[in-house]
Amino acid sequence: MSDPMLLRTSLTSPFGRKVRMAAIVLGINEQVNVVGANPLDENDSLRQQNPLGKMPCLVLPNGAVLYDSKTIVEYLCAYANNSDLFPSQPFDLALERSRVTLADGITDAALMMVYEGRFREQSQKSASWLSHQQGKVMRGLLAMSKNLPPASHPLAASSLSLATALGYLDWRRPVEWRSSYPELVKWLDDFNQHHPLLADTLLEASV
Ligand SMILES: N[C@@H](CCC(=O)N[C@@H](CS)C(=O)NCC(=O)O)C(=O)O
Repeated sequence: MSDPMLLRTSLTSPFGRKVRMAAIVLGINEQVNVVGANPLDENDSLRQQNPLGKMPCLVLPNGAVLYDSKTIVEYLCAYANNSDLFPSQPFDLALERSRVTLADGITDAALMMVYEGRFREQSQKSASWLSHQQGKVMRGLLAMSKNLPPASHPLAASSLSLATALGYLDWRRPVEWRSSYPELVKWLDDFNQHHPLLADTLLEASV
């Protein structure tokens, strides 16, 4: 049995969760060992592994380090010899990558809103910055709701990204999205019902 890959991430990281879900879907969960990371700790080796100090990053047995989450998911698909999550035809592949970028961008903007609350003093908080980020979240959700990826089998890479974004919005609540996007509420219910193991990755984060 080959050495495991090390996934540097906290259990609370949404992008780390996306990669953990991908490893489960691809059937290689046992070969990906999660090793906790703290981007705020200057002594954490995360900053040597990814100079940007962001998680997740994937440390391979040969010492190579991969980031960000998009690159890691694509690498894991190739590693698992799985062609379900990304189409092979170049145009379809580019479209799917764009959908992943859109859904991940919702999570990115939601993170910016959460960080604003976490890292800035009350007097420094910017309502216009928050509203700028909120616009990205809401427009992203609207676009995804009009072009939903599969919620059951076989999943697409953008399904994992959308489940990540919605799970993060539900958990940290930077915006209220459920009343505006009933199609997405239903989509997330279907996803969680069909993939209880993937849904559980969110529960791990909240304990
Ligand atoms: N585009 C990156 C985003 C990664 C990211 O923003 N990770 C957050 C945690 S979920 C982080 O490490 N934040 C700490 C920082 O930005 O310093 C990806 O897809 O992996």
